Amino acid sequence: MAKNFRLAFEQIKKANNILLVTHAKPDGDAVSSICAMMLILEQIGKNYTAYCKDPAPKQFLFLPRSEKIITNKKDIKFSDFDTIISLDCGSLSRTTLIEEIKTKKAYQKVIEFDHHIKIDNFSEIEVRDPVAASTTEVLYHFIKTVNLRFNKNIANCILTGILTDTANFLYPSTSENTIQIASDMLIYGAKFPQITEEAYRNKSIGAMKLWGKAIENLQINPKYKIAYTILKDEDISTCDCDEEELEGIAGFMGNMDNINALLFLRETKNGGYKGSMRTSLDEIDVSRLANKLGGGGHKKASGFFIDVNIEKENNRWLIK
Ligand SMILES: [Mn+2]
Repeated sequence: MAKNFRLAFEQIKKANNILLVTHAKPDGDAVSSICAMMLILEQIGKNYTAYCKDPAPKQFLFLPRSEKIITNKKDIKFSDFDTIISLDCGSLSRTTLIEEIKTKKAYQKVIEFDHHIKIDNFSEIEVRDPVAASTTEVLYHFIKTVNLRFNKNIANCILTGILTDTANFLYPSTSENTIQIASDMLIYGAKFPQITEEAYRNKSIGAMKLWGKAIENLQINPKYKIAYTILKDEDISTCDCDEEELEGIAGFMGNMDNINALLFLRETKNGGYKGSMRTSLDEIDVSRLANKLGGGGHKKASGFFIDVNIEKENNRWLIK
């Protein structure tokens, strides 16, 4: 790992113009890691542009530099960049720069910082630690290894990534290392109460009612002891809330006792379902099912998309 940190830093120091990218529909760790990297590049005086297909959810706009994220691909000229840094993406497709990266020129190098399980190979320098609780945890070790400096802004980003990707230290991905890093970030001035206030206490009454609907629809498959629930598009569109406010439902329901795993399916506006899976058991790896369905993620938390119709008949959900 230390070797890859140094290789990544060598490439960054050589770079003249850097493109940062994080995954579409960015979560807390995605926004935090791209913001932390912007701050790192400013520290060493590098030109950069930060791109994400979708804007940062409003609860993460308190993060320093989040306002600099560009969401229109037309505003960037890929050939201008000699170095591309992918953060928290998990796979090439999640960068949303598939064609650009596949057809990149010899002078263009991709560096990947990630904590997802490896799916495909698209970078020259891969800084991947699937044991890390967040991509910002990986960045913490990067900063230490290459002797960069922490400051209050970087500390806020690193702590936000950790808190959001572990649901405030709830998920088993939280290691003693994670807590040590979080504590370190507080010493550097990260604002723990502000982060939890901004990132969590932001649900509208519409969102709470929708969460209620998801809980009401819960069923258990007795054979596999998998709890599952479904939200139809009409449930989501008739409740007065942002799609972002759906984040966290799967994690919350995953707290159920006596189940092997939880599956949360929600219909998207254009049809098909987005599936999120959670487990708290060590012997279960939900990413294996997600990978089979073309998705990805971690052993404890993963997701996928399936293009099917699901209807309720006689109190049972059937795939049509
Ligand atoms: Mn992450």
